[in-house]
Amino acid sequence: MMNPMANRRNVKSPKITPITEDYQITNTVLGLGINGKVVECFSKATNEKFALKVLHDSMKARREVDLHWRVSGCRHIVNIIDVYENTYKSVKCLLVVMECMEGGELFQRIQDRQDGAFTEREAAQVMHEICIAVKYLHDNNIAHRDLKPENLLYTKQGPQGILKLTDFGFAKEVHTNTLQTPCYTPYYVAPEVLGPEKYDKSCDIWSLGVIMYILLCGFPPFYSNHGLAISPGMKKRIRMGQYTFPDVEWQNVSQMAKDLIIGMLNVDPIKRLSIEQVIRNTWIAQYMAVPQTPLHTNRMLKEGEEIWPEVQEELNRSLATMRVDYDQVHIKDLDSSKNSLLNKRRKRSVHPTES
Ligand code: I85
Repeated sequence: MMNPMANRRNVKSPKITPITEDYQITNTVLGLGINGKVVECFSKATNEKFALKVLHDSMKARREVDLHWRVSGCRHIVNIIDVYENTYKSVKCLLVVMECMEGGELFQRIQDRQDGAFTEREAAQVMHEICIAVKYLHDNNIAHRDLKPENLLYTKQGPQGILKLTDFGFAKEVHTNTLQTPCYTPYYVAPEVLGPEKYDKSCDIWSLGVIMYILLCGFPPFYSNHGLAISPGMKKRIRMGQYTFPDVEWQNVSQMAKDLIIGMLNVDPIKRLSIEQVIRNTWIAQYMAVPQTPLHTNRMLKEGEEIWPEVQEELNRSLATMRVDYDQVHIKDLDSSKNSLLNKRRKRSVHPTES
């Protein structure tokens, strides 16, 4: 029998020395995540600035750090420099030192632009960069499940800045290689072990579709009319895939871009495009050939500036709903007669020698 852990990459462990030996921690808050706050800190050795995320130690925090650490080598994912496990005021904490992203959030940067309109080609380039991060994750069997504008940050201001993805607080390991792992006979693998994988990854593609839509026009495809908390109308529109490409903002946008969005915002997670298909799409793969059509994006982002926090809240709520819904999809799958593996198991279980 092969060692089931033989395939697993080494899981790095946090340092247990006090972080204050190596870093000067400041009170400057860079951001507030749901799981912890992010503050500025400085390396005592080099005086270089870093971002420090403070998490209460828990299984959830450990998973976040482990998954982020594994993919931190990607050019378009925020790098982890160091992780410490320290007790602070008798509370066990995980302290994650990351490169400091000084360029701010993606859409803030587009909104702040002074030099003319954001173009379709630039939108394609941004999408290409985000897709590299998502492909890296999906190739490593990780679904991010919280892809949203606030988690897309630039390394620095100006044209040299690199766009990177952060926050692995909802990331999930998806086990695609169960069938290839030689120590299990596929006939005996429970369907729930195989089932959820597809849906978790497709959650990221839906988010990519929403981000691409906003990049091309400056407002989201789904939003409630009043900015009220959870709108039943919006929920229904998301579930039914009811969105439009309003003429004023979309008439000059290429059909290729619209078709790609339609493929990513398919309500059926099984029919939705995979990251492979998205990254191979001509509009993304050959983004340098995309027309430099001026868009309404920066103007619309500026006009909607004061409701942007509400827009973000709504995206958060729909992501939360989707994470829960897709867990139910895989539970429903156990009942589904389309589940061929389960059918085999059912047939086998009526066989006298099997029971
Ligand atoms: N640098 N979601 C929104 C930030 N460097 N930020 C958030 N989860 C995280 C904050 C709340 C993302 O895991 C977050 C996480 C990590 C960071 C992070 C990582 C590295 C930064 C929650 C900045 C920054 C630094 C200097 C200047 C500026 C921003 O946020 C700005 F340009 F905005 F002025």
